[in-house]
Amino acid sequence: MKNRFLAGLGVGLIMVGLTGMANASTYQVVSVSYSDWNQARTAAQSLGTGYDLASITSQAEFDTIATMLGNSHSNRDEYWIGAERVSGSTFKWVSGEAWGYEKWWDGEPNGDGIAAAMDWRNGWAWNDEGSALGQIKGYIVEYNPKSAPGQAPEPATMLLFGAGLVGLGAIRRKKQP
Ligand SMILES: [Ca+2]
Ligand SMILES: [Ca+2]
Repeated sequence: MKNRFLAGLGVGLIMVGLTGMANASTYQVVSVSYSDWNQARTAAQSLGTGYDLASITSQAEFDTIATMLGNSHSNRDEYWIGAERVSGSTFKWVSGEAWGYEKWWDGEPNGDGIAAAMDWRNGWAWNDEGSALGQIKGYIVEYNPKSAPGQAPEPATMLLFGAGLVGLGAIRRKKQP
């Protein structure tokens, strides 16, 4: 019974791990010769279902993108992300995810433009930006499989993980006097 439980739990954890990978976003840095945010967004979405400008909702996601961008940049090089101004200092993610995590440079957002970009100042953080500036070097694409129905094998995973939890319950009952 215990071995069967451990095997079931192991399979469950492996499947959860695989699902985590399958559900993980992937990113691309695209260089452009224009500076318009809407044009960049249209280009990102044209890659297919699940593709859009990056919605950066955690420090881990920010770190992943900052690492991809690297540090071989000129001061104020900027890359559009999917942070669209609602009004004033209020922004929303193009993915529709809740706005919570923020990584603005000091003094930003200061009211420029309609969207925000990753902005290099010997480090990366966000800056709201106008769309006609030479600093715009490109944009960050995020492929989010959760936005592409049929890509994520979640139901099968939950079933297997559930079987492991059932095994855990059985062992706990057995140990009771
Ligand atoms: Ca994201
Ligand atoms: Ca700004």
